[in-house]
Amino acid sequence: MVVVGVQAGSAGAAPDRAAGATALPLNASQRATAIKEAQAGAASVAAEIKLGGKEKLVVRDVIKDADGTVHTRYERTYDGLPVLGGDLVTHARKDGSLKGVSRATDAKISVASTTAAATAKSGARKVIWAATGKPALAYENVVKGTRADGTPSERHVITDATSGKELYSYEAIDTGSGTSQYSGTVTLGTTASGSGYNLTDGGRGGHATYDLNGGTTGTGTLFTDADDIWGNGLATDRQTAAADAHYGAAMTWDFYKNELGRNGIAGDGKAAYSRVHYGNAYVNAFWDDSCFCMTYGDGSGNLKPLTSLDVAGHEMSHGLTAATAGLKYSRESGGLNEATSDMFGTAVEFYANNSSDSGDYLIGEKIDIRGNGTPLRYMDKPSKDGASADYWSKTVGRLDVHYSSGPANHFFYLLSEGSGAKTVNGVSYNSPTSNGSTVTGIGRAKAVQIWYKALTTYMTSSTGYAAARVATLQAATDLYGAGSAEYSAVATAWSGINVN
Ligand SMILES: [Ca+2]
Ligand SMILES: [Ca+2]
Ligand SMILES: [Zn+2]
Repeated sequence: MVVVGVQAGSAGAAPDRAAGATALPLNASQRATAIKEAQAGAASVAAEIKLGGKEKLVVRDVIKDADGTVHTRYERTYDGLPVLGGDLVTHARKDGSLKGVSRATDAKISVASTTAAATAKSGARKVIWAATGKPALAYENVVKGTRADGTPSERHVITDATSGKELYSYEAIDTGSGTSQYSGTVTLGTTASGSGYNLTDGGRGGHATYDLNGGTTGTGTLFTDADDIWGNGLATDRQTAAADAHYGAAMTWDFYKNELGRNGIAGDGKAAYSRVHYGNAYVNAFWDDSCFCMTYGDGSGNLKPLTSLDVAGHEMSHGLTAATAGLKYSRESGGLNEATSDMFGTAVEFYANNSSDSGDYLIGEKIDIRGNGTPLRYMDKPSKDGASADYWSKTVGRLDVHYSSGPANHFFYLLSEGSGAKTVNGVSYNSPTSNGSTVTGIGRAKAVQIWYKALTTYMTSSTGYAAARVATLQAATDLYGAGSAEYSAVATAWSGINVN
């Protein structure tokens, strides 16, 4: 646990420094005030960082470190139009002077005209597309539908508003994978109502869990119970999946709060909600940012709900990424988005310290989605899944995001546990490096802090592998110092996956 202002362990430079660069937890009203104040000063910041006259900054988040450093995340507009891929973060010292800027793009935003020549699809919005290529006037069209396996789809298609040509497209609804009901007997946050109880966790922002009962839309029915004892460990009891989902949401909330100093998924103290029993024999789980909600299928034969701890933590961490770096869900940034969810899903599993599902560097080891007992993904050597990359290469961004996440997951494992053979909680790992080097781990807790700080203060929507290396080294410098063992370990771990 990181407690701001309290020096942990023995006296020394490292703990002081870590405490100084640690984000202060802000409650909802402090955060709202900080955002309002930053917005009032946004025009002068825009001038200071030399944006064009047609550009304005819109504050999305403010993070204040204990040492007074303030990281302000902005979206940009151009002539009143949203600039997609124009996000940036300013880093200001305690005295207000500018220390640096992390930008999603270095391109100058300028288009000949904001009057479109091409015809828009109905419902499309006019934007400036700055995420790839030369910034251009564009339309963003959102196509909603359903994929073959029943997963909802929300495809964003960007077309050039002058030529009508497609510039880019991406899928906004993330899908992951799941687990069965294996967290044993757990304590659930519930609310008394009438003569019984419902599954609303008042201690964690009011996170509620609903029964979709085979439906695929809406919120279904809030779970209620007469005696506040939920489920029986078997999938045949409708409450069992609800207990797992509700517990997963609680552990994720607690991990964010106690390990990251974060107040909920979006940092604003507001709860998401969970929906279980989605569709029929649906073998997936997904986070949807538009409802700010988490949904689980019942798995093969409706007997293996995808409600394990690592899956819950993984999916909800997509909400965290969306609220912070906003890593685009495609190519290298998409792989880093997926890897972030694997890292934090794993961290949630370790945090819960539940003997029925002890912490490991495997993803979805409880699901048996493959039917042969093997996990979905391996962080020590991602290629063990038969599809993920172990190391970065120029072509890694062409892989599906669940496989281009491999090198970053591998980086996280190396940074946490080091290279070579090791057994953790009874699970054996053997992590190689691309250059044959030996990496000495700094422990998962520090690896999590470094990744979280990089994600929330230095990464932007366009961050790829090379920029992730820079961002994490910067985070390690802030937290532990430029000459620290932690900084060296970050560098060595990246080199071990061929990001130099
Ligand atoms: Ca486990
Ligand atoms: Ca796991
Ligand atoms: Zn995912």
